[in-house]
Amino acid sequence: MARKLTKVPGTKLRKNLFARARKALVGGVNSPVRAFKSVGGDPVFVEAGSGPFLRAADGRTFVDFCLSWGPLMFGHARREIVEAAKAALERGSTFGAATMAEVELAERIKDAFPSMELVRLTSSGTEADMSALRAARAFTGRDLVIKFAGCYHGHVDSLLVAAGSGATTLGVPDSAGVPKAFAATTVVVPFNDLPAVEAAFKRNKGRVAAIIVEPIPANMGVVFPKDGFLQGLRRIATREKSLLIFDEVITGFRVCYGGAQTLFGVKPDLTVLGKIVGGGLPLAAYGGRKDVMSVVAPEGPAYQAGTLSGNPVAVAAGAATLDLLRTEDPYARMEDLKAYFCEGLRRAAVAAGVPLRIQSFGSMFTPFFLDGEVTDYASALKADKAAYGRYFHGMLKRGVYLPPAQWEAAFVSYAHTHRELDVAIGAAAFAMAEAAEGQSRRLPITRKRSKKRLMKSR
Ligand code: HOZ
Repeated sequence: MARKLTKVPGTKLRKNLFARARKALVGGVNSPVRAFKSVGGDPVFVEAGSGPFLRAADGRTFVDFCLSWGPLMFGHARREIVEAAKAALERGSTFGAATMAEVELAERIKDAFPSMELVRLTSSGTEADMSALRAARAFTGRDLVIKFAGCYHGHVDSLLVAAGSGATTLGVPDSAGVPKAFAATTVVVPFNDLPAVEAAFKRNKGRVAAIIVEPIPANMGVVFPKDGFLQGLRRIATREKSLLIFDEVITGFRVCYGGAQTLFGVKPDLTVLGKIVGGGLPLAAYGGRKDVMSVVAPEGPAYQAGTLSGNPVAVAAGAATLDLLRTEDPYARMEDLKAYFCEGLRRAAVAAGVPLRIQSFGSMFTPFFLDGEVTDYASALKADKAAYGRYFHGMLKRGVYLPPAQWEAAFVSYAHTHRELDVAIGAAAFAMAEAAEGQSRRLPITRKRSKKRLMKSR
């Protein structure tokens, strides 16, 4: 695929694609956020990807910062990953039987995440989250789970309560169709609020099976855990004989090879992985303490299964990705690229006079259209979704594809170079000005204020 930006064609073809899609698929899509409902306009129908680029079915080419929501550390269609998947497919697409390749992938996971003494592979992050909760409930004999408002753990019934990601984007953080009795097993507390966690345990003494948390939330946009927060969760969970579950579907292998738990030095009882561990194919994992995981069938009575669990093609792509992460160690370069791009975005926002707070960790980042810090769901929700929509479309029409939603993380990959970042920064100069248009809170920026804002948003 030619690595150059092409001209934007007319909208007629795009409209036709969406109209046709809506006749066959609910909302025209297979996952709600990609329908562009919160940013408006018609979704992009993708035909192919190469490195940092996406090619749409209507002929447009984009620099991609959505990157399939996180799995693509090396960009699209990295040769070694494609070849590993192809070779596995030649040997057979699925066996529904044990393979040594899945054992080898589990061994790689255990090496990276020493807290995961035993591992189970699944096909999606949702499935892994759901199964981790079941294991926690089976092990503790308790029903309740503490989750944090704005964190997202897949579309598990009981966890679609104050859920971030698409559920927030579409205004359904408490999804319809979840039986009240299921929702009642979830106790929601604000992120970064240890006293609220303590109070939740006090109210529900001896009934909480687990605390589940994204250690660095990315599904309400990127939010940092305050100093001592994750350590505090560990302390409370241990004291209360509850389990601590880290949902590292986004942060695992992303913020460093061993995930957020390695960076923060906090050992969860169970960990959920997804996205990168499958190299862009449908694969996820959960695992943790041997005594806890031993409740899972066939070792124990907590049932969980799947014909495609440990699928050989996905396992091959995952293993190739983890091997590349080991040999190429892309983390420092990706963080530099992210910093360069975010600095460009910040300057564009300052020049346009649009309030912007960029929060980032490693190679993931979220530009929140607001003044001030985002520390939890309540502060994330203050972001100006309409301004994000204008920024999104300003970038899209200039050849840059972003997550089509304010409350998500964007990513850079190892395949991005300064050349693509400069193209995107050039687009941002216009897109930020368009975001500022119609913003009631638009403020005149003096030199002094701009500098202060730049420092503040670091
Ligand atoms: N759950 C994904 C974002 N965190 C969105 C998946 C999709 O719409 O493809």
